[in-house]
Amino acid sequence: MKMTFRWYGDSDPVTLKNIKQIPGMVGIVSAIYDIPVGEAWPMDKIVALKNKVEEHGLKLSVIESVPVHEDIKLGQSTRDQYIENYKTTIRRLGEAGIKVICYNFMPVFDWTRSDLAYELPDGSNALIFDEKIVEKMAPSTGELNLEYFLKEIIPVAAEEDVKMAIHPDDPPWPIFGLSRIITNEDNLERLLKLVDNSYNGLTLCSGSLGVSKDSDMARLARRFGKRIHFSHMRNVKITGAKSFEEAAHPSQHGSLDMVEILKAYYEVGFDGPMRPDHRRMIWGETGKAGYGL
Ligand SMILES: [Mn+2]
Repeated sequence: MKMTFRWYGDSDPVTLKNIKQIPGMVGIVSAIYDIPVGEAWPMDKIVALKNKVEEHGLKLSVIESVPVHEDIKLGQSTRDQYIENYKTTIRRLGEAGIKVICYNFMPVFDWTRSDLAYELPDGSNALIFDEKIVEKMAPSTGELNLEYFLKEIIPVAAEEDVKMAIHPDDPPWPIFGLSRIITNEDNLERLLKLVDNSYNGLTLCSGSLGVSKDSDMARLARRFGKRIHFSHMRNVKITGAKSFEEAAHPSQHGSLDMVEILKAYYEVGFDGPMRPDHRRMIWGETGKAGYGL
């Protein structure tokens, strides 16, 4: 297991210099944040990010995330161009030597209305709720859209030796009426079978799946072993059926047996990157929410 840390780029109050001082830290998890979703990432920006990280004696271990355009998630007819751009980004990251990409397939968080700027006959815009659009985000359709996407991109990822690691939906239950498709052990199993290729893998996040009492994180780590390409370690304190607090990492502070989870990773020989997920802020620190030191 390689210890990594999320860094949000130059605007992150936690600097690469800070991160380098954490004992055992070898890698950085980052992304390029100023490219519109759906566009291919330019090679010069990828190389600049990588060089900056390496100048600090760290490795750019994981890109989290290369976002998936909404048209791909919704299966719109315009998706193919965005998928082509995604493939280009995979190829460029592979060429630059970055071998793990984390992504998710959650429909945008704040879609409480299906169209935020629908044009009315008089030319004005209004929020509308169209169940035909919401249906496109139903689990069955969502899974078909994910399958279409994976069938296109996984062969490219395999060719470039870039491991794709999907992050589970967070939290793992429907939110504001939007369905979720990656929420439990059965979903993960189905996802891996959609394209049964080792490059189609997981970001196993104890903080997302672990808030559901049905998810035994150590069991999931043992079960999916070689298909786990990236690990998020977070402890949570379950306070109700669908309520939780993010807790400090040691087991005694939350509901998860963190030692048992780490043991499971060790047993399956996991040697990929792991990062603490949603750090707390202490001593009056003012970092990015969830990403203090
Ligand atoms: Mn996570």
